Amino acid sequence: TSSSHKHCRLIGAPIQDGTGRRGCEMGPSAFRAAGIAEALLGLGHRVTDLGNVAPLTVETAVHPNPALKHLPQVAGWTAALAQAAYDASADPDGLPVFMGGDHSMAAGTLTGLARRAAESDRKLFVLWLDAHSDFHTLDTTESGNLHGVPMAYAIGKPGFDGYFPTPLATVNPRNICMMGIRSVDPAERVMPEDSGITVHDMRKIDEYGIAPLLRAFLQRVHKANGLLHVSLDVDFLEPGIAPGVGTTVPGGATFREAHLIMEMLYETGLVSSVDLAELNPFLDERGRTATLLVDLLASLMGRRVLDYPTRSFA
Ligand code: EXY
Ligand code: MN
Ligand code: MN
Ligand code: MN
Repeated sequence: TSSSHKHCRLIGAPIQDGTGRRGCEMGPSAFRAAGIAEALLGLGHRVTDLGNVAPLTVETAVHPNPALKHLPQVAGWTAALAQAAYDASADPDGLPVFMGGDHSMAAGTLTGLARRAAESDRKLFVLWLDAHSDFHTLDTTESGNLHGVPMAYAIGKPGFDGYFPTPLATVNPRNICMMGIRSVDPAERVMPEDSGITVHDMRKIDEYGIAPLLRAFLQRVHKANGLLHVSLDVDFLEPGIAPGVGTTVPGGATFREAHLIMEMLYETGLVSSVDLAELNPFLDERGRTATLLVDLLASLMGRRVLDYPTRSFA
């Protein structure tokens, strides 16, 4: 095996308390059924399935926002996933793959990875692929669905103290790039840019194309010798190709754009960890969204178009 081969550690994060609908709990099982381990093994990687993380029980104060749903449960998952992400990222030649689970999982994975990066004297960069910015605080969310807050938590925005676990490290917003954004609530608007996050919404992607925008960010990661975490929310994708998600938004990334991102990421060799978030197998059609996510991960890990298996869901 060459140095481009990684030790992939699969970690299930069957959390659904961050969404308004049930089903994400089955996400890790669907990734396994879709052959996630076999796809990585077939590319020459080493694979260890570490099983599923279990939530911790944490004490949380009662929050004045009455809309908040499952706050203590999501706080417990955040604590457990921060520890799991820290533990699973100890091996510099490894690649943890966190199989969600709704996107509130990223509150844990991002802060756990940030702690690891800080201890390793590396900068953590995050590529956030999502229709949403997930930049609400506990005070601003109106839906009360906590998959709408992980980005604000991970950069250390105030308002989480006493409700979520105090993060042992946070992500520098200047090292975050969001792509695919096309659904932002008024209370979340302009705040990501104000914090220093790079936001390439769909408008910008349509004008310039995915490749130059992504290349500029990857050059920054490369120059900084950074670690790169990719957080892929299923709703980043066009609903027609990825129906298995509870928060579809029209105008998403196409099959070709999504694969191009993954292939460019592979070619840089910079990716150090991955979230696969928001897959809802209860809403999927014959496993096609789970299968697409596994194919995208395979592209990220070195599958080339000429080796691509023919699949049809017609
Ligand atoms: N901004 C909306 C809300 O706060 O309810 C939708 C959030 C959806 C979050 C999904 C996971 O990306
Ligand atoms: Mn999201
Ligand atoms: Mn989303
Ligand atoms: Mn909202």
